Amino acid sequence: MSVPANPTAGHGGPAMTVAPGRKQGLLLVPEFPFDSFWSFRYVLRLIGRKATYPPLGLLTFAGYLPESEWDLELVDLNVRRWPEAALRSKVAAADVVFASAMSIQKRSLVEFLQGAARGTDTPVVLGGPFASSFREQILRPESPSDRVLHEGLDVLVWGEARGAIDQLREYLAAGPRHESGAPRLLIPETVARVEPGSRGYLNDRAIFPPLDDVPLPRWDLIRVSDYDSMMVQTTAGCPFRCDFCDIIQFNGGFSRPKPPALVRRELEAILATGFRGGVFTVDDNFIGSPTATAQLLDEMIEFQRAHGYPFGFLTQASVDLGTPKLAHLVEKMRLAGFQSVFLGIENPDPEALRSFNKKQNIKVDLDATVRVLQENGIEVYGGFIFGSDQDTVASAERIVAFVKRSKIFTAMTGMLTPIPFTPLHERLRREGRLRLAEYSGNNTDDNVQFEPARMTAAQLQAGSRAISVALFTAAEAYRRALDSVAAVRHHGFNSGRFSARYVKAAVASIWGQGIRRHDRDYFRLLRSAFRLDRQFRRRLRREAREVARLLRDLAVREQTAWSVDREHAYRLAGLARDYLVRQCPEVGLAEVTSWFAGVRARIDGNALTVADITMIGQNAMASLRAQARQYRFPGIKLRKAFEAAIRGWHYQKAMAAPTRR
Ligand code: B12
Ligand code: SF4
Repeated sequence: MSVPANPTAGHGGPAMTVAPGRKQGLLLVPEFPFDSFWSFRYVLRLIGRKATYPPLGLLTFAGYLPESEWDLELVDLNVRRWPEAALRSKVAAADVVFASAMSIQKRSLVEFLQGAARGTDTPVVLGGPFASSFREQILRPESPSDRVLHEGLDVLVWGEARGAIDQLREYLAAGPRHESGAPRLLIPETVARVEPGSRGYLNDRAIFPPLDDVPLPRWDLIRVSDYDSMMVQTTAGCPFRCDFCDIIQFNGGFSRPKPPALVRRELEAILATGFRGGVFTVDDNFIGSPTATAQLLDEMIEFQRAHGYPFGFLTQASVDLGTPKLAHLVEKMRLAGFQSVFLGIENPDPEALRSFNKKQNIKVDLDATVRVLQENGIEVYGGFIFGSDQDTVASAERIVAFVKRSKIFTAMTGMLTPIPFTPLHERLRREGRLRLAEYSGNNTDDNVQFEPARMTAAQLQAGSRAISVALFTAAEAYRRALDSVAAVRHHGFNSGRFSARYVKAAVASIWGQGIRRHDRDYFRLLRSAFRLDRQFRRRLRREAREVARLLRDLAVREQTAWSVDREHAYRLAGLARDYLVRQCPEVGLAEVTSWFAGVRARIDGNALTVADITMIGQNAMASLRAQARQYRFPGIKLRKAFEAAIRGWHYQKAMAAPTRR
């Protein structure tokens, strides 16, 4: 599949043109609630976007439908809310609706089935994590909303599209119409047979096949400029066994990497849409297979170098990323332009972690892990869970203290939520501790869904609210934003571009967050970031002058050895290597890597040659100067401060949702 030259085609504008004999498919993305941590709905207008992320799962599924047979139109209700009648005529005109949802989109899906889809005879097929994990509720409904799903949906697809596509094609070939009986479930027999909570099939390679032939997502079905970031999947599955996790349940208990060449093609396809900016590597655990990740990162580095670093990557990884064993991956992530990584830290208390079976987090020093990444220029986002069987009211304070001292700004905190088919859910069910609250999957929603062990439900709810207040009021958010901006040592592997959209967002932020609210904390954040830029710029320029002097001395006195100590020599060699990677794409990555390894060995053996010294010195100087330019007004710290302030505005509002109720 190739990406068409016009990336704006087919974005839910005029109804699709019907060619005779072809099938019409309507791809539906239900709406995310306003008050959700990741929706960024409060600030999207400010940054000139309609939604945060495109529906990668649905676009990937679309890639399995032959273009020679199908006309597809995508309706993303996060981008545009359609009047019911207009949406109904789209549904009625289609042969089938393909919907994709997480549990958090359930309400919107229910509204769609009760509204626009009602009275049409178009069948509705649901895939994505909601269908996988909540299939039982839909097949045997107990609540009114589940009954709507039961009657409104025709097919539920468990897991990845690839496993179900043949059966789905067969079903669609017969020209089905909507029926209000129980939906049919497409699921591998083994998975359907096992006891809920069992994980016996997680390593079954027939159920979780390699990702070698996943089609490219159909980017032509969206208008790329509606979205803030793009997404790419490089692996699926995870080797760990956290008790609350449903991901491994439907994506497998081991890491399945895509071949690097396929990932490269996906990145090229995103680039061809004209998009530049943040790309979310949406893996369940980016480092689930470290050997494969290293190879993949080499490909990503080469891609970035070849195109002048068009993308800034964000991903999700397990906390072992910060251990010395995986330092080489952090180094490669830096060179590939990773800007941030989401870590499932969950809880600083080892006993709580043990109760989640999150053993990997107990083995590492969590504070040190966060620090290692920050020092390598990668901002850490953290996920935190309150409500383990070990937690008491005091645990809420410990979570807050950890977030503050580790300088994590994007802290997604929430209550423990048991998801069906997970060992956690089964244990709580056996112990009679499940409550009948609807699972929304939204961390800003504070319905208590189980009886906690060492607190009352009311205390759990109060503790959760206390965490939000302690971290997300305006003053706290801005203070933590500054801590984070100061802690993350900028690595310089970015495009260095500064778009007009960015300037507009900054102006709107100054007006809306600062001037209109007379918010001193907001201005303190910007002022301090401005000063940090100045300090860094001066420091880097001074260092560049020193290197120039060292080189001059060497030339003038015709010395054959350099008067710098070993640590300093390592630093300069590192700077030189960074410059070659970032600014000299004509020199192959393998060549740079082997030069750097040789130089390090010669530093260790005290055997640097004059050629080495000259090469190191000149490139280190250029590197320092290039870095210093990034701190020129509006410098990188100020830009990061604006970004954090804008994100913080959304968090303040979204995280305060329960207290507004
Ligand atoms: C990346 C990611 C995010 C990103 C981007 C989300 C987005 N807009 O797409 C961010 C960080 C924003 C995010 C946020 C949230 N997320 Co999230 N996220 C993921 C993650 C890690 C990967 C999703 C992904 O894109 N995978 C890659 C694509 C290619 O795979 P896929 O979507 O599964 O699609 C395949 C199949 O499902 C299937 N398929 C998908 N759709 C369809 C449709 C049809 C018709 C068919 C036949 C097949 C089909 O075919 C596809 C190709 O094989 C998943 C974990 C996971 N593996 O699902 C969690 C996950 C989906 N997220 C989850 C949650 C809870 C959330 C939040 C609610 C967290 C929160 N508390 O705020 C928010 C909600 C988002 C919002 N806007 O408010 C849960 C959902 C639980 C559930 N069972 O419903 C998951 C499963 C993780 C978890 N267990 O905690 N998330
Ligand atoms: S590390 Fe993350 S993806 Fe892996 S099992 Fe634990 S929660 Fe699931």
